[in-house]
Amino acid sequence: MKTGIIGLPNAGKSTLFNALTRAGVSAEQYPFCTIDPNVGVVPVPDSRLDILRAHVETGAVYPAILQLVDIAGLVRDAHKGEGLGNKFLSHIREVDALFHVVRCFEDEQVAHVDGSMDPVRDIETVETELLCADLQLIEGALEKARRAARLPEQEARTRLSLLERCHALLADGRPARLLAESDPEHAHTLRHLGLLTARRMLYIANMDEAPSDSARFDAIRAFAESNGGVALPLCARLEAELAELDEADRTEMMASLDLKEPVLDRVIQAMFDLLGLITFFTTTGGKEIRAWPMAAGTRAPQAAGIIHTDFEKGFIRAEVYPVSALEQYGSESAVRAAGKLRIEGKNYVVQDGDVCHFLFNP
Ligand SMILES: Nc1nc2c(ncn2[C@@H]2O[C@H](COP(=O)(O)OP(=O)(O)OP(=O)(O)O)[C@@H](O)[C@H]2O)c(=O)[nH]1
Ligand SMILES: [Mg+2]
Repeated sequence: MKTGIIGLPNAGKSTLFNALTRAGVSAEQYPFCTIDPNVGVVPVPDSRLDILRAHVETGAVYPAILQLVDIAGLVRDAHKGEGLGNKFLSHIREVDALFHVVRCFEDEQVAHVDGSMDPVRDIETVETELLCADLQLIEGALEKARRAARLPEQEARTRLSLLERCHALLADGRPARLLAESDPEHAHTLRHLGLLTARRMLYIANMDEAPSDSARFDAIRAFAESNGGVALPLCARLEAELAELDEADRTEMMASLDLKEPVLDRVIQAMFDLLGLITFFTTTGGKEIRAWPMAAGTRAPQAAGIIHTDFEKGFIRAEVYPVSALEQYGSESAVRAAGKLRIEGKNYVVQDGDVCHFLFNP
């Protein structure tokens, strides 16, 4: 999984990036690192991995991984090459989702590009750039599609009609994600084109440590909801400070601030909700336990295919039990002995928290 962090200059993107990537480093068993100063890799926290580790003999535990890209602030006219311009935009064409950091904190020491605080205006500035970049992209794609549609293939005409609808939507100032959401086929085509506004968007409201009211966040949430996104409030500076503390101090400070969950957990949960993801697990003969995030509603053969394409091609059946059964029975063999290991076929829809053993014809 990969996400890009976008927003205006000084919105707090790098501060959040640091808070999220350092939070991951404390998990001692994982070899996490920052690939380059702007790309970080963090483990996806999941308490079910602790349950698995406690009850299943294993050499290693591999959580799911989130790759975060911290992108330089987007300025007006980036799509025309201002600031880092197109370089910036090409950075984020391959991500699964975007985190859009929106400044809501007051601080006279930190300049605002537009001289004043207005979260919805700021969002619109950034999204206008994304829309303009997408319009340029789709105009190029439309030209090609028009030529192709002269041929008799129905497929080419279907594509042209989708691109035309997408162009009309973008020209109206609306994100391509609204069209992608209506149909998974559309989603695939539009994402494949590299449309930025086809990405799911998590709006992160970067709040004061103790915000005096929620008006700014409410405005962001309303905007998010009308544009197919989700909004999450946090204070990046505070979270970055927490990430620097050792475990005991962090726990104490979080309690004193009435913060129940670490920032990484909150952000990941919001992202899973936004992308409609669930997690299943695999355990292999004393060697490893692994978490696999995937879209909810995926059937067993396609879930197996995430691990290896051969598993999908040769899929025979899956042996499945929920992680919770381990807590009840104590071990995989006890789960099996209690008859709680289910045999599922190719139509089985894998559930969040399933442990799956796939059987396949090699
Ligand atoms: N008061 C306050 N300051 C913050 C907060 N988050 C970030 N800052 C400060 O705002 C300034 C800019 O933060 P960065 O995280 O570097 O902003 P950025 O979005 O990465 O900026 P660019 O990379 O220039 O686009 C720094 O001085 C931060 O310490 C916050 O929640 N509260
Ligand atoms: Mg930065």
